[in-house]
This record gives sequence, C-alpha cells and structure tokens, in this order.
Amino acid sequence: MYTKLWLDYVTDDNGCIVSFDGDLSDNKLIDNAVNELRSCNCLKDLNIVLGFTDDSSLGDEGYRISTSVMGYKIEAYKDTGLIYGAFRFISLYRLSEDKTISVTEVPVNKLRMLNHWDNMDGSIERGYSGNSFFFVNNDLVINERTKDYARILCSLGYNGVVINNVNVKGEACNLINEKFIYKVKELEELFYSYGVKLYLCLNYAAPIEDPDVGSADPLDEKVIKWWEDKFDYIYSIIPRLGGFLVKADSEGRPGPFTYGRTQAEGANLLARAIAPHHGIIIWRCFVYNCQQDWRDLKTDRACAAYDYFHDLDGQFDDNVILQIKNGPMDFQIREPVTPLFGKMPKTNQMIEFQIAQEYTGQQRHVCYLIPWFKEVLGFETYAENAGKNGSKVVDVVSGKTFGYKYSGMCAVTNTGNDENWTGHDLAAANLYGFGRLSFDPSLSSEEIANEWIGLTYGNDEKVRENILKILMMSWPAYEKYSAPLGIGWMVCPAEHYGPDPDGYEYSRWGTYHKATHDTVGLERNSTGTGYSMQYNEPNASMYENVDTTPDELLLFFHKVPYDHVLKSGKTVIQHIYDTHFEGAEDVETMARLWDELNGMIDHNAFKRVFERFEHQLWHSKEWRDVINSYFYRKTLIEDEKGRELY
Ligand code: GCW
Repeated sequence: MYTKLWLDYVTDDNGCIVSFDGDLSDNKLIDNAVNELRSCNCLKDLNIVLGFTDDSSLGDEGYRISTSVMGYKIEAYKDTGLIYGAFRFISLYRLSEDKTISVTEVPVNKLRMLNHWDNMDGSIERGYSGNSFFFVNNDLVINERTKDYARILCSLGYNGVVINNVNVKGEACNLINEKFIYKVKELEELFYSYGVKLYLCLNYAAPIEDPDVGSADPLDEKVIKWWEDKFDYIYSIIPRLGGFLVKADSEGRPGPFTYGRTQAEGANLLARAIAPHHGIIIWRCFVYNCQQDWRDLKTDRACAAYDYFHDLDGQFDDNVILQIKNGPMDFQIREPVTPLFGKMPKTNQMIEFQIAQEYTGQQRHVCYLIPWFKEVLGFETYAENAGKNGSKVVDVVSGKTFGYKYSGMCAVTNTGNDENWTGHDLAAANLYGFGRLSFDPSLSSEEIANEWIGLTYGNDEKVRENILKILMMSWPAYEKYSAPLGIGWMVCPAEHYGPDPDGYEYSRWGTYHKATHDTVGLERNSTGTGYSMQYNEPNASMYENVDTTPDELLLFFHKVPYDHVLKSGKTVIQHIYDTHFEGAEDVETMARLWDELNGMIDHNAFKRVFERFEHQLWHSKEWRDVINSYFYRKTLIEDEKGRELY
C-alpha cells in the first residue's frame, strides 16, 4: 500500500510505555486506544497514562490531554473519549514543536457522520476513488482495510457511518435479513471498538414486497406491525445499531406521498417501531418533483423541501432527525443555504454536505471544500427566540439554538478502494477536514488544512506553504471557471462532469438557468417563484431585491440583463468572461506551486497529484472556453479586454 495518509505513523511495536489507570476488564475501546499509542513509532520511549476522570463536562466523547515531567496524561469521562483522546494525542504530538500538549476538547456536534453511497455490487453512486471497500460482488466484506477505515474515522472525530447507498436496491435489502445480519453485527462490533456507530439505509418500500402486506402506507396496521417485527429482529441481534437513514418520495422512490400521507407520518412509522430499541430515524428532505416539465414556469425545485416539511414542525417524533442538504438544490459549487435551517424549532435537524466531488471536479480537480462549508455554517438564519444561543446554521445543527435532542453534520463520503482512499491525494483534505470541522466548527479552514498537511507531508515550511495556497485557491478557482454567479447546472447530464451549458435546460430535473440573448437567471423573489420569501427577515428582503442580493448568488435569485452592473462594478457578462479566464489561470498557478515541490516530497505522491493537475489544466480551459463561448454567442458582446472568444 503506497499511502495510508495520516495513519502513516503506525508501524511496529516500539517500547513506548502506555499504562491504563483503571479496570481493563475486556474493554475493546481502551484496548484499541492503548494499542494505537503502543504501536506508534513517533511516540518511542514516551510515558503515557490513560485514565478516567469524574469530570462529567467531558461528556461521552471529550478528553483532556496534559503534559508533566512524568510524561503525558490522557483523561476522559467515558471510554469513547479515551480513544478519541489517544488518536488526537498522536496527531498533536506529531504536529507540536515543543511537545508540550495541553488541551481539553469536547465535540460540538452530537452526530458527525459519513454517508456511503455504496452499492452491494461493489459500485459507488457518485464514487470517484474506485469501488466500494464494504461490498464486493453482492457480499459484505470485513478485512484490514475496514479496520483501517474505522481507525481513520475515529482519529478524525467521526462517530457514525452509514455504509450503504440511500438508493437501496438489490441485495442491499437483505442487509437487515438473515442472509447478512450476522456480518452486519460483526461490522458494528468493529466500528464500535473505535467509537463509531453503525447505521444502515433501508428501503421504505420493503413491506410492499411482502405478499402478506403489499403496502407501505404508514397508517396501515399491517405495515406498522411489519416494521415492529423487523426492528425487534434486527435489534435482538445488533442491540447497538445506531438506526436508519431513509430516502423516500425522492427521485422515483416510493414514500408516504404514494399513500397520500405526510412526510411526518412516514418518518414516525419507522421512528415508533424503532423507539423501544433506542434507534434513530434519519429522514432525508431531498423530496422534490423530478418529473418537471421545463415549460412549466411556476414550479421551482428550490422551494420543494421547505414546502413539504416546514409546516410539519412539531409533528415528528423525537427520535427522528431531518437530514437536509446544505442548499435547496443539490450540492452545486454555490447555492444559498436551505431555508429550513432556523425555521423548525421543534424538529431535530442535521445538515448534509457532500465531500464526494460530484459537482466539484470529481476528485480529478483539486477542490478543498472546507471554506465553502464554513460559509454555510456561518450563515445567519435569524431564527426567532434564539437569544444567547445564537442562530447561525452552525448553532442550529449543533442543537444549541433550539436544544435539539439529536442533531449534527454529515457528508456524503469521498472514499473508495483506491490505494490512497480518495482518488486525488489532495481530496483527503476534505475527508480529514470534514471530521475535524464537525468536531469543532470553530476551526478555520487554514488551521484544518495546516494540520492535514503537517500530518500527511511533514513539517517542511515550503511544502506547507505551497499546499496551503493550493488548497485555499481551489474552491474559488473551480467556482470561477464553472457555472457563474450561483446559477448551477451547466454540466454534462450523464456523469455530471465537464461543461454542457444547456445540458439540463430542457430536462425534467427542475434545474434551469433560462439564458436568452438578453437576460440570464431565474426570478425567485415574490414577483417570481417566491423562494426568497421562505427565509426569515432580513434575509428574505435581502434576496428579494436585486441590489441587496450578494453578487455570488445573483443569478440564483434574479433574472438580469447581461449589462447589469454587479456590486464589484463589473457587468454580468464581463464578470463571466473575467472569472473564467482567471479560474483557468488559477489552475496554472496551483499546478506551478505543486511543481515546485518536485523532489521535496515522496516522488510517487508528487507524481500522482502532478498527473491530476495535467488533466485539470486542460479541463479548466475547456470549462472556460465552452462557458465563455456560450455567453458570447448568445449575447455577441465582446470581451472588454479583447481576449479571444470562440
Ligand atoms: O445529487 C443527486 C445525485 C444522486 C443521489 C441524489 C441523492 C444517491 O446525483 O446520485 O442519489 O442526489 O442525494 O439522493
């Protein structure tokens, strides 16, 4: 294996003395914590004591690390905290110059999860780093890589993983049947021993296939009994299973709407059946009409989640969590924040991001997404009655604003069975970063990047500086050379890769930019689809008005002429030309910064990223020229700077 990323440090037993101050009666978490420390080369000859403290403010997962002349002490209130603390200690020790470590850290978010879109045949929906390492040929596989993965998750602060695709199909339906349940149990035990809870996706329509039931109507007694029996069975074998993630009434999948019921009735069906076992139901809000007629000027996909869920506030059981995508559409390079955040005080919510780079370069382009996620989390929702608790998205999803029982952050993962886990070596910064960010959202994008660079490439200053620059330039660069000003979907429909400005324009997906020869964008204020009115004030008024809408979202909210002047002082058309030229130039800069590292880092690691840049250099120019030509041909407006347009 050529790289294990930040786990590289793990080598052989080396004589570091780790003592556990307490009763070790068969506790796998503590065993694993001790083993990690003992087998870590960089801790050679250190004296480390692990122990419990009665300081309950550390909660289940927090820890305190301190340094004295005797050595190091890692304390926690619970065993889960000890293993998080052990991993964190290794990172901090490796990053620290003077080796004095003194931290107390408690995770901000209760749930910090990854969602796999892995299918049982081994493929991964929107996977860009090889095939699944959970599933091969319709079988569930548990091996060394699975263990390394559990270690990675724990070392980054994740505490939950959903291993199968939300689009549950084929054999995946059997994960909760006799055929696979004992293997799922084995997997649960492995993850549990690293502090990570296992979750599964389920097929809401499953009872339809049972000839004795033939329905999935949430109010049908037979359906209710079917799920009760099913959860009784599952939990009799895997009592610690975290629960289930559900995609219903979405993209062709049946759900409560099929039976004229609400989303709350659908979610509560499962929540009530699972409640005696203390499981949770994570219910996705990605519900919209994906059979839209592009001629229909009234329907707006952006409005859908709010329209279907907002009025149900208070109707969901307390073991339901709504999982809501960061934006109202679908993981575009730029979208406004979904207006449901801050508007449902009585309903648990968690936010869903995507580190699988479906629309952001598919792990062939470098695109460090943490700065984007930070912007989303920092968005002020102006939730009513939030008071001192705060009402930014980060406050809402961490449960602070409304005192949610369950809440947190999850991301669609970017991992696969490629040797480096994430396809592009630099995409590992997103896997690392999302774990750290969900543990502590106050960390800056630069802090997270610096940690990752140090742990992955060592502490050389030039290496750190160049990679940091590349990472921090990468998301803005991608935005510049792809779809402009928040408009989204100028991408090839087949794979969601590469430019195709009209690719979605006459499709059924509700994702239109409506560019004509004199205007571009959609009117989503009160004179248009009304989407802007879903926000609390003053956001609603800000988006209502062209003059107060931020430039980067202008075309998401408004239809404007190409000579409309942005706050930057440029016209829309000139902004499009300029950013597209700039974006492609930024890629040249990033590639040059990488080239400078030739000879300074492992050659193979250097070469892998070098090759990805070769592609990105070409492909960013393709984006630039296709998008610029598209608008040039529509408008016949020349570039002010006289650059070539085709
Ligand atoms: O972005 C879309 C993807 C689908 C995905 C869906 C979802 C798993 O293109 O591949 O299906 O979102 O989030 O459910």
